[in-house]
Amino acid sequence: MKATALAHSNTALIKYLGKKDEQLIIPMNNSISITIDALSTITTVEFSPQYTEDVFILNDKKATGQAYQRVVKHLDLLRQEAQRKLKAKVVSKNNFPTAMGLASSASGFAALTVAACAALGLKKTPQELSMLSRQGSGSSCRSIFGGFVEWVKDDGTGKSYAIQLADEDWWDLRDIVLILEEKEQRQYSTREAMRLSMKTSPFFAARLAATESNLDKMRRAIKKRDFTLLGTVAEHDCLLMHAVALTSNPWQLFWTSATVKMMKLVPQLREKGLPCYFTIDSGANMHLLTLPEHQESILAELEKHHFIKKIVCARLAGGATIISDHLF
Ligand code: 2P0
Repeated sequence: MKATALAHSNTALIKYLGKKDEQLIIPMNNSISITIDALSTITTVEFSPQYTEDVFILNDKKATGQAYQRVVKHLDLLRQEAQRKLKAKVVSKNNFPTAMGLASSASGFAALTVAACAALGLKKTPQELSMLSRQGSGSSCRSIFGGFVEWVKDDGTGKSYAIQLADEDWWDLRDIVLILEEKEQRQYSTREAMRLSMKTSPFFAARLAATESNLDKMRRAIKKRDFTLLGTVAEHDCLLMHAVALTSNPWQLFWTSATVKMMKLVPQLREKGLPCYFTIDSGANMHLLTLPEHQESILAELEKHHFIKKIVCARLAGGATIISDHLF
């Protein structure tokens, strides 16, 4: 009853913002992401009578508190599916320091779901895995699939899961991940920040109303491989999300001065003939989207700016998979 899975993180082009159901993690709007190889998680799960309690070791450290409780809650859900009561040992490693402030819950919960289901002998389709993973952390349901992915809020029968719009070979997009701050600077957890945004910002409804049209544009951009449309819409939706966060009560600003400097630089790069667009999640770091033929020139420009602490070049990745090398 032991299995290991590899899952990649994803970058939202149309953001997930607000929950219709906080317990089941049903989102207020569909979201679209790309699964990227920059940050991945490998997780080994073993269920055994030898364990008297669940143990979760993340990046060589025994997890406690909220991080531990979220994993136990997810294991409980999967145990219930399998009608088993055995406790588990979970060992998980990110290929990228967690302290860098980049979301790791997406790759983390996708890897945990796939590994634990396999260890429990649960035969699940990717769609079913996506529904289970969603209940651990919303955005993780998109990391079950590779390439271009849409998380459907409700398929018409009340089910919410991700679907693949196009695989990782459809279009060689590049995501240059710019580490601008190496430490988490958040006042609230992503979950709490999202709740505050939805409950208190007068702009939440306006952003939601704009989302259907932006989703349509994004699907069209992917289908036609229209980079200008994809980038313009991703940048706009990112700014809508941050406008909602800024106007919530208490207000939330995720950017630092380095983020703002970088935001101002992006249109200048475009003016120099280097097509690139930014998106930012609930943190200070930035994803710079571009095409392979412009990547080197963009990197040469970025090198001139010493406020950028680290650069990680990502390509599109495949979905979450079982691998044979266990972590213990
Ligand atoms: C996204 N984010 O679409 C958005 C954009 C952050 C900004 O999904 O509460 O960690 O576990 O469902 O998945 C991060 O939220 O939240 C996120 P929960 P999650 O990627």
